[in-house]
Amino acid sequence: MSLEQIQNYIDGRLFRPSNGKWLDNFEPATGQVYSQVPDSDAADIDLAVQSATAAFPKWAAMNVYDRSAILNRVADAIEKNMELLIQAESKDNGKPIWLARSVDIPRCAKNLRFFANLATGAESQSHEAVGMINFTLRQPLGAVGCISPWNLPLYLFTWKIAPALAAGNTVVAKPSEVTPMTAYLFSKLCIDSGLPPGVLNIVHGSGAQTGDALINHNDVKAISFTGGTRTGRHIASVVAPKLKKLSLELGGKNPNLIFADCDYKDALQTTLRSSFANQGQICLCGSRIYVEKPLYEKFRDDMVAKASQLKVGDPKDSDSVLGAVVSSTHHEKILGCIDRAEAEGGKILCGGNAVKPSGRCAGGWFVAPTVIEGLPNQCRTNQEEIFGPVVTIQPFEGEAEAIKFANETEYGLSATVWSSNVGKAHRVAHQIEAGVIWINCWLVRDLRTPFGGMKQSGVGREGGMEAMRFWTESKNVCVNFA
Ligand code: TXE
Repeated sequence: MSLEQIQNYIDGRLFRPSNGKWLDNFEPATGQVYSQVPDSDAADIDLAVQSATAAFPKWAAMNVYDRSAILNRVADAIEKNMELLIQAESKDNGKPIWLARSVDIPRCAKNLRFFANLATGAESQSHEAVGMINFTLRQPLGAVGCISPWNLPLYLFTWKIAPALAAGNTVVAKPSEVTPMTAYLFSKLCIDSGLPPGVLNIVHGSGAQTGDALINHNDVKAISFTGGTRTGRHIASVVAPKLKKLSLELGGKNPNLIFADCDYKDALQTTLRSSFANQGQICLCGSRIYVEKPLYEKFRDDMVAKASQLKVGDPKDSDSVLGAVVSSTHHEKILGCIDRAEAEGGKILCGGNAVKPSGRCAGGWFVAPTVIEGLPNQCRTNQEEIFGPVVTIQPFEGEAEAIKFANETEYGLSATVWSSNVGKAHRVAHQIEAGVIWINCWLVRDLRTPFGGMKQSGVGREGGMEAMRFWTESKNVCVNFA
C-alpha cells in the first residue's frame, strides 16, 4: 500500500516538493510510518515567499470586515471538519483523542475567530497639540514567516497565523515536520473556504532545511517562532542581524508553589494535570513542584498515589489519560533525562520507565508519569526542560524561599501559585520572574491576555493586541493645521 503524501500549499494550490524528496511521518502510538511529508528546500520556500509577496497588496488593502469574514469562513470549515481533524491530530501526535477533542481542535477555530473579530475592533492612537495632531497608523508588514512546533500542532499553528493574517499580512508557514498532518488538512480547508491564493502558504519540511530557508529569505519581513530555546537562539542569530521583527516563544521549567493554606483538593488535582497533560509536552506544564513543609509529605504521597493510577495507553481509548510522546527521539530524550535524574541522586517515587502496551501500540513511544524527589535546584534535572511526563518535587519553607526556588532557573515562562491567602498570593506573583502566572488555577487562557516568557523563555508576547502590534508597523503622521 502506498503511503499518503502530504503536499505543500503554495499560491492557493497543493504541490509536491520541487526536489521530489520526502520524509517519513510516524504514528507515535504504534511507532509505524503512516505517511510522508515533503522534504522541501529553498526553492519551495522561495516560490511561497514570491506568492505571499504578490498577494500582499490586495490582502492588506482589503476592507477589514471582508478579511475578517474570510477568516471566519475558515473557522467555520474547521468546525465542520472537527472530527476529521481530531482523529488526525491524535494519530499524528500521539495525544489522546479526548484531548484533541476537548482542547486542541476547538481552540483552532477559536484562534481564527478571535483574531478575525479583534481586527475589526482595532484602535489606533492620536496625540493632539496646539495647531497639530499626530495620529498613528498601524500597517501590516508584508510577507511574514511562522514556524510552529509539534506539541500542540494545529493549535499553535493557527495561534500564529491568525493574528498575522487578520492584521493584513500574508504568511509563509512551516509546521513541525514531526506533526504535519493537520496543517495539511487545514490547507485543504483554506482552499475550500475561498482564502485568496498566496495569502497563506504552508511549506513542509525539516527545520534545518525548510525552516532555515524561511528564516534566511530576505523578502520575509518578520519571523514568529515557537519551539525549543536552542533553536530559538539560532533563529535569533540569523534574523536579528537582518533587523527584522522577531517573536520567540521558547521553553520553560515552570514552578508550582503549593502553600500549606491552599485548597488542597483543587491544588492536588490541578497539579496532577499541569504535570502530565499532553504527556507533559506543553510549554506551560509545571515541572518543578515545591510544597510548603507542613504539607509536603501528605501532598507528595497523594500525588504519587494518583500519578501511579493514571492510565498510559492507546490514544484511541477514552480512559487513556496519557497517550504516546511525539517521537522515538523524544522518547529516548525523556528516558535519558530520567536516568540522569537518578545519577544526580534523585529518588524515583513513581514511573521512571517506558510503557509497552499490548496489541496495536506495542511498538509505540510511551512513558509512565514520573515523580522524582530529593534533587537540589541547581542540578540539570531541575534546570533543563525535559518536556515529558516527568516532574520533581521538593519542600520549601515560607514565602521567601518559595520565590527564591521559583526564580532559580534561566527560564521564565509561567508559574502556578496555590494559596488561600490573597495577599500572599499577590506578593509572590509580583516577584516571580515569569510572563504568565496562575493563582489557584492552571492553563486558563483568555486569548486577550499577553502570552510569552521572560529570560530564556522568549522575546515578545503573543495574544490579543500584543500579537496585533507585533504583526503591524506603527507609523506616526503629524499634521500641522495651525
Ligand atoms: O524543537 P525545535 P524540537 C522544546 C522541548 C523539546 C526541545 C526540542 O524541550 O525537547 O524543544 O524539540 C523548526 N530554522 N520544545 O527539536 O527544533 C522545526 O522544524 C528554522 C518546546 O522538536 O525547536 C519545528 O517546526 N526552523 C516547545 C520548530 O522549529 C527550525 C515546543 C520547533 O522545533 C530550525 C517544541 C532552524 N534551524 C519543543 N530548526 C514549546 N516552547 O512549546 C528547527 N526548526
